[in-house]
Amino acid sequence: MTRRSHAGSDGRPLPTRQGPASLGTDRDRAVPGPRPVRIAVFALIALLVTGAAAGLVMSRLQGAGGADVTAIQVHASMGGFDPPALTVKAGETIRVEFSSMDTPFHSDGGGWHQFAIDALGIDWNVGPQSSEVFEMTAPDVAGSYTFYCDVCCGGKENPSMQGTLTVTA
Ligand SMILES: [Cu+2]
Repeated sequence: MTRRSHAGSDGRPLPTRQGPASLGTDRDRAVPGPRPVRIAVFALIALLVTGAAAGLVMSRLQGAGGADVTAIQVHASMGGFDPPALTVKAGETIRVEFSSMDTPFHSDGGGWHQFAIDALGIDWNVGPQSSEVFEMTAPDVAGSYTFYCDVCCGGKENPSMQGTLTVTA
């Protein structure tokens, strides 16, 4: 404000004043106005970068494919169960992420797999190339149970589509 009126009043050295003076007034005016805006923009960028970094770390922690790290991973394919044996403590409740690794183009079962234990009333089914987290509570007594898949490659008679759940005391 004062600069502008000055420039207007003594406008004698026009060539030297106009260039730098107008630049100066621009910068002077920029100080009270845009500075908070600039800080806000900087803060916003910092926040976004921090958020993106945190998101990246979180997704890394979750593992590839977004697998549930708190669940026991059981994969089923035409080749069988991986792993083919599970061990749980009697009375323990476990979470199992059961995944089918096969595509829907399998003529036998269409990529679906099953995890069934008749004696425990367990009958889990997953579609092609998908997974689901199931929960089971082991029986209170130690023992050994066969789990099987009956929706593909010969059904439960196929020895590769079977596994063993061991319940320890
Ligand atoms: Cu199967």
